[in-house]
Amino acid sequence: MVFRHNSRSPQFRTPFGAVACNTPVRLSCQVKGDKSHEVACILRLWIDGEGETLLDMDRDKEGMFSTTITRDTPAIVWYSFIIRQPGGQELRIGAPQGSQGGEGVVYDYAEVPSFQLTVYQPRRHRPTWYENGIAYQIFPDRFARDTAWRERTAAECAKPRRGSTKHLIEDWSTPPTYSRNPDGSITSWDFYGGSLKGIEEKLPHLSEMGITTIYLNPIFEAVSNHRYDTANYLHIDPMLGTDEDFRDLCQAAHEHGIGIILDGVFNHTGDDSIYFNRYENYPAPGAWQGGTSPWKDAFNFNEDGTYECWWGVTNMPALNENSPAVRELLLGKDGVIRHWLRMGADGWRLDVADELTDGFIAEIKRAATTEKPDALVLGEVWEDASNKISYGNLRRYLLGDELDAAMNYPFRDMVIGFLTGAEGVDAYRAAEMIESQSENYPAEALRCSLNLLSSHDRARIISVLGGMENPDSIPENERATWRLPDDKLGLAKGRFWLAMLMQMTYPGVPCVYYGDEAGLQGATDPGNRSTYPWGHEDLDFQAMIKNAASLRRSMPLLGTASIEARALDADVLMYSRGKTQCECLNMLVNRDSCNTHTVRIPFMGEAATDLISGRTLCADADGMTTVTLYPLGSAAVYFHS
Ligand code: ARE
Repeated sequence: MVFRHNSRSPQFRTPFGAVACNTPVRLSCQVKGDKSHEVACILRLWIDGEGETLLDMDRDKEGMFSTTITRDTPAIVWYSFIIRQPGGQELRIGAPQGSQGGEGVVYDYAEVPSFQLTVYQPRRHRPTWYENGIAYQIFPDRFARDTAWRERTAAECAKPRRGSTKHLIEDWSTPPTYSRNPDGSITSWDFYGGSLKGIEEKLPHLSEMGITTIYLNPIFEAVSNHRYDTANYLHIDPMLGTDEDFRDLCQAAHEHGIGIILDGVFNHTGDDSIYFNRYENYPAPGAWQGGTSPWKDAFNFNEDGTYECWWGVTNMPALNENSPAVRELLLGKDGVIRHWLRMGADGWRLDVADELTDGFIAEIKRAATTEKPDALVLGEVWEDASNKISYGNLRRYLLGDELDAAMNYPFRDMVIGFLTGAEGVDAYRAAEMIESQSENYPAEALRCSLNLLSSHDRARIISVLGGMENPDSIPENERATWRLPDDKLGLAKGRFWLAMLMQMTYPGVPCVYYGDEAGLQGATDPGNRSTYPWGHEDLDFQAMIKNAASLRRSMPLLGTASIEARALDADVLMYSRGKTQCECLNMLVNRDSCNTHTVRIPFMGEAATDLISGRTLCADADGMTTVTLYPLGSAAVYFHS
């Protein structure tokens, strides 16, 4: 007998993908063969916190068993099928191993991988200013100085401080390194003096590239140069500028049609913060002193005097979400989240969203939208954010009342895997990765995903595309000077263009990491945090970004349309955006750097143009069209009426 379910085929599941609450979803399973009429089919549902439900399915004459389910509250619904055969033997139809969707697999045991059905509550408020745009990430100390940078930076470095010290780097082009104490702690934090005014002065540069959102790494007072160890959430780091500089930056950005997202590091503070005050740099007592400190319960201390911290990093003590003082500080009317939105910010990126509880994230979202209904709340999640399990809990990030979307690291993995072949990824696997994201994510969340290629936590994309392997294994102080050999730079450029095209034509918001447009290379921290090479840019990269960005801007459907992907062979990936009769964009990417691939794809609509070469394509007699892709070639075939 033959048993089938394919979660991506309308024959077996309608509608496709994630659905809003109260949408009826029809699930079907086909049983064919001699004794198929003697078989019973049961739909097994499993919902986190609710457990198992078994539903008998009705069979039609063709041997299709179907049933319709409708849910009025959001949940991740896991489902599989139980087939009872005449002799009493049971089989299961579940998802392929390691996947949550696609063509089902028949298993002869009970604990099988389930298919995922995401049922979400459409959000009441959407960050429409951010959707359809292009983002740019800035590591503030390293992007741009202003005229008063030296005075300001030097003054901060000279302040007497117990614990860590700060050190000014005069020469902007010095590659960043760390010097460490024997216990691994940083001897002194290096600062280059990038500032908010510096960013403001460069807004025209961003605007020209088509940027509409800036994502700023932390900007509040802190000891380190990355500032993830916040010392005071209500105070801009004096090295970066003043409150007024922040307001000016937001205002000027808005005048350029650019919104600002801040990094919200709410899981932990620095140990040298006004809240913890481990080194007694602040006169008022912090949690470390205990006693009368208002922050006494803001952190969790153990009996032996140690305290909870982020990933064992002791200079980042973890905040206690349940402490009334912490809740007021972050969520209150004049709390951090609302304060900075009032000052001009447009949204937050939540650092380590995994470590914040679902309830807390929902409260953050509520505080943000109370202040600004269209505020964006984006989470730092590295995996598929629709079915992430952290600390044994299935997270509800994208179900409607928490995140608008997540940083899209799976997108980065897909692009790098496909273009370089890393992790054995080929076009088939890349297509599967795309399909799976498109199936699992609510369309409105995918639309807000921050699609990145480089970040302050990952090696620079140019180095990776040119063949850098294991960036973390490169000695720390060689990470910023690491360069591709000349013969690999050409390959990196060829692949970079493809990566840009993919980034700019994928659903969600493309995000350029500062300096990628200038050709910066480097491994992980501190190699990914070099200064922007003003005056020494490799302009090829900027041209590629601008061209790909203008393709995106000229095609509104790229912001809104759904995506469908498939492999044409192991090296050629194709995905379609907006498959309708009137218009559709088909992206074709050939990752093969040696061979030309000639492929045939269905001709849709009435006319077709390749937007990259400008060529017109014609339909063959059999309704197909032929596309020639040179080594590392691409086509953006636009079908229209
Ligand atoms: C630095 C070094 C590290 C070193 C560490 C401890 O870069 O190599 O291990 O020191 O000595 C900030 C700074 C970092 C700094 C860190 C600690 O930017 O430079 O590290 O503070 O002082 C995981 C987390 C994810 C986190 C990444 C880095 O899940 O939340 O690790 N990212 C955020 C920020 C960081 C920031 C912090 C958190 C802390 O974006 O910049 O670090 O506030 C997999 C896993 C992920 C994992 C990822 C990377 O894919 O799925 O969970 O992310 O790998 O390891």
